Amino acid sequence: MLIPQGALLPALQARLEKKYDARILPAAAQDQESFLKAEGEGIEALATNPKFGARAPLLDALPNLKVVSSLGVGLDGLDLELLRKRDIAVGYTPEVLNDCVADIAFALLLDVARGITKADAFVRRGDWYKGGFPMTTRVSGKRLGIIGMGRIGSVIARRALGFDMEVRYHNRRPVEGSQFQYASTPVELAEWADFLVLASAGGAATNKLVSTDVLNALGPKGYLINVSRGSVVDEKVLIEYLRDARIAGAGLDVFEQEPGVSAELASLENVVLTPHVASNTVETRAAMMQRAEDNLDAFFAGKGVVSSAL
Ligand code: 8YV
Repeated sequence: MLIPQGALLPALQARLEKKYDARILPAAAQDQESFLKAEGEGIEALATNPKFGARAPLLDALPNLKVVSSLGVGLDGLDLELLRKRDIAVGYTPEVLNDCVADIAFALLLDVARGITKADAFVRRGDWYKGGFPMTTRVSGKRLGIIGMGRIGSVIARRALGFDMEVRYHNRRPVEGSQFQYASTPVELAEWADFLVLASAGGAATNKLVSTDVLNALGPKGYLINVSRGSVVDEKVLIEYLRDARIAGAGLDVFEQEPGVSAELASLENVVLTPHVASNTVETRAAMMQRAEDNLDAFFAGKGVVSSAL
């Protein structure tokens, strides 16, 4: 089994190393090449994560690969077409992270609208002695637009009902039986919404889906929340819109170049930034690790991966 250095959480890596004949792929590109020349043919399984993924050059160096297990739900780092063509099984960890990702979507939404992070700093600085904190924006009862009404989007919608929010969504196609109204384009949804939450998959189909037209439609009173992938937003354009107050604010857990966040974005007052932590709770990470391990165990027991991405 091949494990790229740093791709798994240490606890999972330790468990897999104990159970399987595991090799750690070195991080440096020049070391990888010689490593793969020596070891590539013997590798049957790859344990990876959405960011490191499983793409063509690596897959080409693993001619006998039978199974990939990815620690996460995002598939944008996996070359699914090639994996399918080579009949390689692909396991991932859907469902178990829905709740925590939805929670962070709401945490970002509440923070950017109500100013929690700013209010905390205000209290700590002793500014309260000088006067009250400025008024913020109401969340309850407002309009929430969700781009990507999949497993995570549906849980975000459920959370929103608890805040008496009206929910509409945009998806590649309407979700059959959904209680929520469908918007046929992201622009139509953004025009209607007070808060626009991105919960879609990353990858080519959603690349820079949110740019000038969607942000214009969201407008100076609208907020953008992103818990999907940085690639879904044209970040350069978003920064301009935030800087010029052409949208009200943004809550972002994901970025174009992680872990790099542009200094300009980080200098803006109307954003709340978190370092891709939506699924990062003890409970959810334990469940994700279990599923990633179960996928491998089930595959090698001849039962096929538990959660197949194909
Ligand atoms: C994790 C994620 O940060 O599941 C995903 O697609 O982006 C996150 O849950 C990551 O996968 C951890 O490996």
